[in-house]
Amino acid sequence: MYEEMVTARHYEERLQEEYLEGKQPAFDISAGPIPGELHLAAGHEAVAAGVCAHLRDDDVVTATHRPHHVAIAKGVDLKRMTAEIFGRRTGLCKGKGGHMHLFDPEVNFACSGIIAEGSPPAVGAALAAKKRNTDGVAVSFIGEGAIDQGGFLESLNLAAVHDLPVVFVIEDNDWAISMPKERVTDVADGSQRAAGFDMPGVRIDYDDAVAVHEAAEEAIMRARAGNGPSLLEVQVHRRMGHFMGDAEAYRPEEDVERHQRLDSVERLADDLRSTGASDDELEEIEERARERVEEAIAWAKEQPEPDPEEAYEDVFVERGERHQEPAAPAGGED
Ligand SMILES: Cc1ncc(C[n+]2csc(CCOP(=O)(O)OP(=O)(O)O)c2C)c(N)n1
Ligand SMILES: [Mg+2]
Repeated sequence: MYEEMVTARHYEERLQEEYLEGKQPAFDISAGPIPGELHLAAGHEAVAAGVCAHLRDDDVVTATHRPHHVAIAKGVDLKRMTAEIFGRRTGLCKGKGGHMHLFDPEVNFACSGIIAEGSPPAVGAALAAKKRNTDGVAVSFIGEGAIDQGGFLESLNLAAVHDLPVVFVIEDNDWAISMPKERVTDVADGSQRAAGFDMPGVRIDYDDAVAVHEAAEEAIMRARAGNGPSLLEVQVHRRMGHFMGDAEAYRPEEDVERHQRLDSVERLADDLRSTGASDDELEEIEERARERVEEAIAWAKEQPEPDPEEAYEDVFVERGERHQEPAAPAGGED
């Protein structure tokens, strides 16, 4: 878990640097090696590592518009993921999806820029596992800002009614873009929603990877054993802006400081030291993580960009099809 968390943190810090290249002095979102929006998840690592530690490649995960830490913990190919973020042809989606649309069928990972979009597909995957009589499970990650979306609430209901092997995980970072949580919902503890659907709900008030690991184990084993869904909410920390380029004028300085002080990576390092890990061992893990990230970024940057013509490939309607006149109905003018 520590290695995955350190990899995810370093990855976000390196993407932050890469992203800013060419976008200054006036912020130009389309310039530089990473065009478009970029939502970084530094401060969210513990929830991904603690939950995904219990998952197999055949289990399904759907993540949010802030997906990198979850993708890394689920075992998504880091090189192809990075190529996707850099818009390259060898990326997971041939460079057409970008950082919010990473799909890796090898490890059954998907994410979306539409909030709460991942919950219904996760329920579908859980239904498929149940019908096929496997012990596969699905996990749907969503932000606390998405817990009032109809798709999420309907998913909770369907999962409960059909006893499906799915775990819903809320990443509560207190903010939905510039909107503080208390202005969106009167339910401070999102896991209380579980009671309305007669499923277990647990909230972890601090992003302790070990506490997440324990709670997730119970939820995932419950699902795997055929005992139905559950809901887990974990307090995480948004160490950076909502997206790159967010000046965060709406956010009090103390809030930023508090979110940066409560660092789950350092917390886990302290836990590991207190149970006997040496500084050298931790440094070795960190070095390995850094190397992996650098290798993925260097590889991605060498990859070819897609040809503009490729925009017309892998679409539902082939070029030209939509302009064809419908065939005249047989028999008669009307
Ligand atoms: C259905 C839908 N409505 C609005 C948006 C615009 N939007 C993008 S991120 C976001 C806030 C998400 O907050 P949260 O779910 O807490 O996730 P966080 O960004 O904090 O990780 C919104 C409203 C969207 N992407 N999809
Ligand atoms: Mg949020």
